[in-house]
Amino acid sequence: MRHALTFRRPVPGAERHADGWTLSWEGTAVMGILNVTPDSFSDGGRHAALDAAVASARAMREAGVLFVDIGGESTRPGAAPVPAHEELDRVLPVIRALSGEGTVLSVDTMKPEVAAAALAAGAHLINDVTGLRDPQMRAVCADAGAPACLMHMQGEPRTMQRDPHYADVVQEVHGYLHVQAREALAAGVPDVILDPGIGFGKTLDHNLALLRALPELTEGPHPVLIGASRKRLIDFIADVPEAQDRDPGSLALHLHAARHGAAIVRAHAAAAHVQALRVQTALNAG
Ligand code: HH2
Repeated sequence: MRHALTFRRPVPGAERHADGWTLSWEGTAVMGILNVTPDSFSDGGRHAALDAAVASARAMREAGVLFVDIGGESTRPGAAPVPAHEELDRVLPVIRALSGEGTVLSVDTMKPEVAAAALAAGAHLINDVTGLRDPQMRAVCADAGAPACLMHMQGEPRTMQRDPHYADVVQEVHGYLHVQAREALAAGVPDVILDPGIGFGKTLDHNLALLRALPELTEGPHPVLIGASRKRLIDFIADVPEAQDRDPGSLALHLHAARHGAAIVRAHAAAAHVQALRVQTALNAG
């Protein structure tokens, strides 16, 4: 299955047409996760951390990822907010170092001022875990001609896992995404990706229901992203307490997502995902 995303600014690998640039790809693309959060700055200083982040993004590109998602603020359950200037200090040097190298750069942020500066520095796409709820975020993306990934989250990161509840999780999440997509497009955002937000204000049952209902979401006109990489649901299912040990479970969830039409999977173990998806594609081609 072919997927496409429209931009109103030049993007590596995209085709130019009268209304802008369209990036298209066959099957499920990988979005590699590049976190530039404090731990990565704690030893070796900022220079070493920047070099390591840039090297990691280059390795992901060589492995075959289509997008690299740069994040300067953790959105894990219980995470404390980071001021905009600190987030910018973390992400801007990485964007500047990578822009022009041929990777599509996504920036994971909830703040309009961070999104605006990131796009001005050469990022191409905004990944907003609050689904462009903030009208200023919609205006920033529209002005820069950048599409956005709209994610569903119940509550906010600090408290979202306390007591998530829904009357009908699938209907509520899909309904929310369609409303946010309409609002974003009406505000002039060139295109959107939809993401049900695995682990964001959801119990294991909610996450599984959303993953099982993927065929409904992927039937619609917008590309769908799934981000299950190293998340707690894998611990609940398979008893894997340490996040860094959860890549096999992440792959299983993402291969399921790919089989059911996900256009993008967001992953830490980016090269392993590219490899597994290529094998699955070869099997399906027969
Ligand atoms: N999950 C995280 C962050 N950003 N963006 C999208 N679109 N979908 C997701 O599922 C998603 C996301 C997870 O939180 P974080 O604390 O940033 O951890 P990591 O980036 O290491 O996954």
